[in-house]
Amino acid sequence: MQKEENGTFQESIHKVNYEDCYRSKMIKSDSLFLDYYREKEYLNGTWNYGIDQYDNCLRAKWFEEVYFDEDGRQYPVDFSFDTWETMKVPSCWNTQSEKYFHYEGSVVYTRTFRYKNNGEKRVFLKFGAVNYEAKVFVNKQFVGMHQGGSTPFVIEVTGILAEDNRIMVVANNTRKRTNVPCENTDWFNYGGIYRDVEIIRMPESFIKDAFLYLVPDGSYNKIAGKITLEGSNANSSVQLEIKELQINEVFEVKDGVVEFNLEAHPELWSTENPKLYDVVIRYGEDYVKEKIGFREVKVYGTDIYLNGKKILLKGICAHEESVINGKAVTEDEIRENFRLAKEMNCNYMRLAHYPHTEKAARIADEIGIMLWEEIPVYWAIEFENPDTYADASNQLSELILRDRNRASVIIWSVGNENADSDSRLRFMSNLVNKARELDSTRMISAACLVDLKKLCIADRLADVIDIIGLNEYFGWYEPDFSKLIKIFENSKPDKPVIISEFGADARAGARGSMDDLYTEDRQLKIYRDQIDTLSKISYVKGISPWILFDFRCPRRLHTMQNYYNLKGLLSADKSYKKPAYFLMKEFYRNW
Ligand code: GCB
Repeated sequence: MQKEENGTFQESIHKVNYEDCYRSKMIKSDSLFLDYYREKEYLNGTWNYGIDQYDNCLRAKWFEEVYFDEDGRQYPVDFSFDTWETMKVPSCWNTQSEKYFHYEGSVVYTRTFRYKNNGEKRVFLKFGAVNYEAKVFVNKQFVGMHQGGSTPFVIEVTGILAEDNRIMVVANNTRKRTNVPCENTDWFNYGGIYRDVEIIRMPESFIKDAFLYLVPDGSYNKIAGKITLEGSNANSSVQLEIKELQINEVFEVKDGVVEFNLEAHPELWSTENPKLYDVVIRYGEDYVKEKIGFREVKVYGTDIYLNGKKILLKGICAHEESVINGKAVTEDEIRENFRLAKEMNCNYMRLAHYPHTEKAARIADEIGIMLWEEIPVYWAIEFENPDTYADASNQLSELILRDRNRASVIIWSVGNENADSDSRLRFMSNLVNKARELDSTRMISAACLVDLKKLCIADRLADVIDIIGLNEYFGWYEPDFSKLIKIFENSKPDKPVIISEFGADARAGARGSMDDLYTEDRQLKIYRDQIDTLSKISYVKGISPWILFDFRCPRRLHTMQNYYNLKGLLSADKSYKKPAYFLMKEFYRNW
C-alpha cells in the first residue's frame, strides 16, 4: 500500500531527515522580552500527552490532524489527542508517572484553549523551559522550535490564534553527543514542559528590554542602562521612573535603542541589606515594572569586592531538583534551599550546572544571597562542532538576558570540568566574550580542573576568566591529600580562586570509621581536611562544596547509592542534616 518507489508516503513518514524542516524556525535568545511583571494568562494545568518514541507526530505531521499524501489520499490517523492520558503542566513526566520514570525521547503534549482578542495587536507564547528540545504547533501550524533545556523562549502567534485553539508541543529529552550538555552528565535527565507556559498580549510596539546597573567605577553614584524597543515605532520617547531615587527621566529613542547614564545615590544592595528599587518604564501604551538592586562587584588582584569591601564567598552548590517534583521545583522548595544555605551561614550559592528557574535569582535578590549562574557546558562537549557552539552561546545569551538585572547574580560561569584543548579554549573564550558583550558588570568564571601531573593550576582558560573556579576531590576521588597542598604551593594565580567543588559521598545516617566509604564519618573527615587546607590559602576567596542535598543520578549504581549522588550535606528530601553540614556552618561563622 505504501509507495516506496516514488517516495511520497515513505518520505514524509520515514524520512530520516524529517527534523530538517523544523530547524527552519529555530527560536533564539532574541525572542525574549521583559515580561515578568506583565499581565499574563497561563496555559498551565491539565494537558493530554502521548509517548511518541518513534517521532511519528513529527514524521507524519499529526499536528495537521489529518494526513493526505501527494495524490490526495487520506490515511487513518494514529492519534486520539483528547482521550490520551493527562498530565499536569508544568511538571517532569518522570515524576508524574512511574511508567515513564526512565523514559527518554519524544512526548507529545496537547491541550485546547480559548482566546478572545481584547484589542491587543500582538500575542506571544512563552515557555519557561522545556527539556531539551521543543517543537511547538498551534492550530495545525508549526510555529517554532527551541533547543536548550533550561532557558526560556517566546514565540509570536499573532494572527494564528482563533477563538478555539489547539496547542501541541513535542518535547524531546534525548541525550545527544552534540547537545549542551552532551549525553553523559552526573545528574538525572528529567523531561517535559517543566516551567510555566504563558500567553502574553502586547501592543504593536513595546518595551523589549531594559538593563539597569550601577556604574562599576567605585563612585556608587551613577546608574546606567539601555532600553530597547520592539515594533514599528522605534523612534519615540520612553520614560524611566525610580520614585524612591527621585528619578523621572524621559529619553529620546533612536532606532529602537537608548543608552543612559544618570546621577543617583542608591542604597546599595548587599547580603545584609538586599535593597531593591521599583523601576517603571513607560512607552506609548506600554509599561513594564521591575525590582532592581544596585551594587558593585569586582575583582582586584586576588580579592573580590562587593561595594568596595573585600568579601569571602561562603557558599554551597545546589542542583535544581526535589524528590517529589524533579526539576519542576516549587517556589517553597527554592525558598527552603536558600533558607538551609543561610542557616549554614552561607552568603553565596552556586546554581549548578544549568540555568535554574528565573524565580531563584529573584528570590535571592529579595533575601540577600549571592549567586553563581552557569550553562551546561559540562565535561566532553563537542568543542569542534559549530552547531554545539551556537547552542551553548544561545543558552548563555538567554540566561544573561533573563537575569542580568538581578543584583544577586555576581558570576556567569561558562563551563564545568572541560579538559584543556585548543578547541575547548576557543569555544569557551568565545563564550566569555559573548558574556562580556551582554554584560560588562559581572565576573566571568568556569569550574576548571587542577593539573594532576604537574600538580598546579595550569588550565589555559584561567587567563581568560576573572575568577578561577577549581573543582577538586582530594580525599575522595584523589585519596592523596598531600597533593592538594602541593598544588597550592606550586600555583601563584594573579586572580581570586573559588573552590567551586569538593566533597565526598555519605549515606544519610550511615556511621563507621573515617576509612569506611559512604559513611558520614568519612565525609566529615574529608571536609575537615579540606577546610583546614583551604582556609590557609591566601588567594582562595570562595568555597562552594558539592553539594547541598543528595540528588538523583543514573550513574550511581553502588547499592549504598541506589541511583543517588550522596555528596549532599542534607538527605535528598532535605529533612536530615549530615554532620558535615554542621562543620561547614561553624567554619563559615568564623571564616
Ligand atoms: C564533579 C562534577 C559534578 C559531580 C561531582 C561528583 O566534579 O562537577 O557534577 O556530581 O563531581 O560527585 O562526582
